[in-house]
Amino acid sequence: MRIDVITIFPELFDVPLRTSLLGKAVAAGTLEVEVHDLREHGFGKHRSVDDEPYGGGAGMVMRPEPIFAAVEQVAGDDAHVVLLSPRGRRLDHAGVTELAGKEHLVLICGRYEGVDERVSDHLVDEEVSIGDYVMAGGELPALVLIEAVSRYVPGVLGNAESLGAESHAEGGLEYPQYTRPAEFRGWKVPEVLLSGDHGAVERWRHEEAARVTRERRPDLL
Ligand code: JFH
Repeated sequence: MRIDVITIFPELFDVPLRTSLLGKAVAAGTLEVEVHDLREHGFGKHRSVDDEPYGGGAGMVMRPEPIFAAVEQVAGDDAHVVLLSPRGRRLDHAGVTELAGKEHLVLICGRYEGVDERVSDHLVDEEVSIGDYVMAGGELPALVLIEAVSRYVPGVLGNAESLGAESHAEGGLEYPQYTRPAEFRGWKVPEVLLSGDHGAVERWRHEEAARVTRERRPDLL
């Protein structure tokens, strides 16, 4: 998969895209991510990309021309163009796997009070939100999207972290996990997990997953 990111803060992507699983996938070329500085299409000495809102109001709005120019430079007809926005479709597991099926994503990251509506109307295929709270811009939401989506791109996860192990938990919450030591400050790991009885372990995990889901997220059942 190829992902192009349009932003006035390309440096925000440096560390996340060089670290851990994402860093390995980008280094290996399994995931091609290119981050583009929107100011290369900005106006004047200060490469300005924003202006005052028509009709008045506090804050600034991003002008359409730099965003159209940046997207048209990287997007062919095959690209799926996404605007990160608090008004977008809220990202969930189904949305993540749907985006993971795209060959080419272009992610537009706004700042200030958002972007000129003509971007959403005439350039963007869909707006995506990472949740019902307001971030300072689209960059961290874009990183959330990239990290979530990349896990479903073939070849990104190693065997140890393969998604097969997740599939039975899909739709509900996960069962509790433990590692060494078997006893910590008097708190013991459930006996069944030390028993070596794989059938009993599977049944316990299934029941615990159902219990946790019922207690914390009954809306998922
Ligand atoms: C972004 C920002 C909108 C307008 C009343 C509440 C909000 C400030 C670009 C995504 C998610 C974002 C996100 C994505 C892109 C941008 C900041 C937006 C408003 C009116 C103010 C700029 C925020 N899921 N959360 N946040 N901002 N107000």
